[in-house]
Amino acid sequence: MKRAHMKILLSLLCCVGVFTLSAQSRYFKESASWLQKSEACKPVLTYTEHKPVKRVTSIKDASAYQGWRMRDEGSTDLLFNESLKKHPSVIVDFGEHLTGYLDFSLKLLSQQVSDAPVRIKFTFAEVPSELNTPFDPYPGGLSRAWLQDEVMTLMTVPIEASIPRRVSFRYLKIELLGASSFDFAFDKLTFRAQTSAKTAPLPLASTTDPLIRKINEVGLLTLKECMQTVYEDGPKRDRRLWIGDLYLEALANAWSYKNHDLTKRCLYLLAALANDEGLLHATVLETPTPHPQNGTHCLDYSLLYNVALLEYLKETGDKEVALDLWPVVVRQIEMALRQYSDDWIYDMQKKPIYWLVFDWKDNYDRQASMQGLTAFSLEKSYELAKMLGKEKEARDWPRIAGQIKKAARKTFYDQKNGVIVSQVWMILSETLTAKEGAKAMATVLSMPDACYPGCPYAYHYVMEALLKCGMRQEARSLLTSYWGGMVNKGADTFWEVYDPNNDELSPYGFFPINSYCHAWSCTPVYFINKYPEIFQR
Ligand code: RAM
Repeated sequence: MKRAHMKILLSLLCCVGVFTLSAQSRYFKESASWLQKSEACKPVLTYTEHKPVKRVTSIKDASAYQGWRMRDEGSTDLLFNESLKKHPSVIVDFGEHLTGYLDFSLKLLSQQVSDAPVRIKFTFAEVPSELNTPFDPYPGGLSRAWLQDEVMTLMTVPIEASIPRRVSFRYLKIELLGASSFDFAFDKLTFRAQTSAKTAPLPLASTTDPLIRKINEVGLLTLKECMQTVYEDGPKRDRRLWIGDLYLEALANAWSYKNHDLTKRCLYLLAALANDEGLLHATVLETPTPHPQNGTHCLDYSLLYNVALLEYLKETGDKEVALDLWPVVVRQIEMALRQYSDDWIYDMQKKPIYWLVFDWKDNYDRQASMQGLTAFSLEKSYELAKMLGKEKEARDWPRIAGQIKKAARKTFYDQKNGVIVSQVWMILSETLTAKEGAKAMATVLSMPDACYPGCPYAYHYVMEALLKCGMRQEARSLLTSYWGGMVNKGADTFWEVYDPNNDELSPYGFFPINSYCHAWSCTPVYFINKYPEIFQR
């Protein structure tokens, strides 16, 4: 190699090195090796080829989800046999939600030669409304570029092409935007779908109610689509690893695909990319090289990381990973406890002020939830300590958890009426006894104007709380009414946001940018399979 080339190569390598180093946490000296361990269990994706199964048209229907449904128009033959100029706007249905890449080719239909480029717009949609709501002028809060419309200009026909961008969809609208005098049609239109979910999940008992069976199927597909080289939050958007999503995906994975290496990869990746104080970033990205979304910390998510590690250990018995990552657990607890006042109340004003997720509802009380979640995480982290022989390091945690719970009862519990603020987290942390919890849940469920959750993530914890206080029938009804509600509205995969009373709810100011295949919504898989006595008979 010439010297000049060598120099360029070396400086490029240095840049990559510096970038990688700066992304890794300087707090944990093991972070470089954690990153390597994470890369070592990066899953190999499997690919399957799919063709559109039918043609459909959008029908405006006030009774359909978001006002639109698809009408079956039969075979897709005309795309392959007739001039596209005769059918300048066609929608095809691939029959299921897919994530991956579109490949196509165009052919001439006559003896003519192509004398000009053709221009085609492809719009990919997870739900019908994405094809029927104008994207521009774009009113949303997140990048317009997440919306999946791609224009391709093809300089000649015949031609083979692929859309470079990875997409997630079920419906594809094809619009001809520019053509010359010659006639052409598709020769090929196929989709390369990818996932890292491999193992076939176990079948449900034959006694399972058909709606619950369907909910399980939709949950499995949701999870499968989100299982890529990390647990993604949504394969359409944001396509990255978030701690809260990882925790719930790993729970569902343990009861279905059992790809524990993916969980291990994500736990190491998050740990390696903690900030320089050892606090985890709530979200990290894999490309161009693994890096965190700098400055994005959700303290509730950090505490859930500890619980995710405990669950991983219980599921796999893999002490090596748990011991490796133990310092991360300790640090998340230390960082969270810093935010407490002397009388053990989570101080919302204490700097730095953290983003707390919990739910997509604005009027949701995050302070009381944080109080409950901290106690919950302290106790789960102590359980982990015991499994790892680290009780000494964690000896104060049970006492602190007790103090946090005591303070919570004093501040947030209305003993007379038997209700408490953020009761889900008060139940999960055992701030309330099972009996008190059941009373509080029953009271709130019967209050028509109680603040109800805004997304499946929050509903997951409501389900856990109901089960914890023995309210099995209520848990079953919630599963069938909430997740079943999505199924009854036509969901192929579970949505990021679902309010039965508002189909157009969006935390981002524009519902087409919501993710309609979202990790944190897949947990019926976990409930249905973990509790067969409740959900499979
Ligand atoms: C959204 C993501 C993800 C969630 C975070 C807090 O943007 O889609 O699911 O964990 O926010």
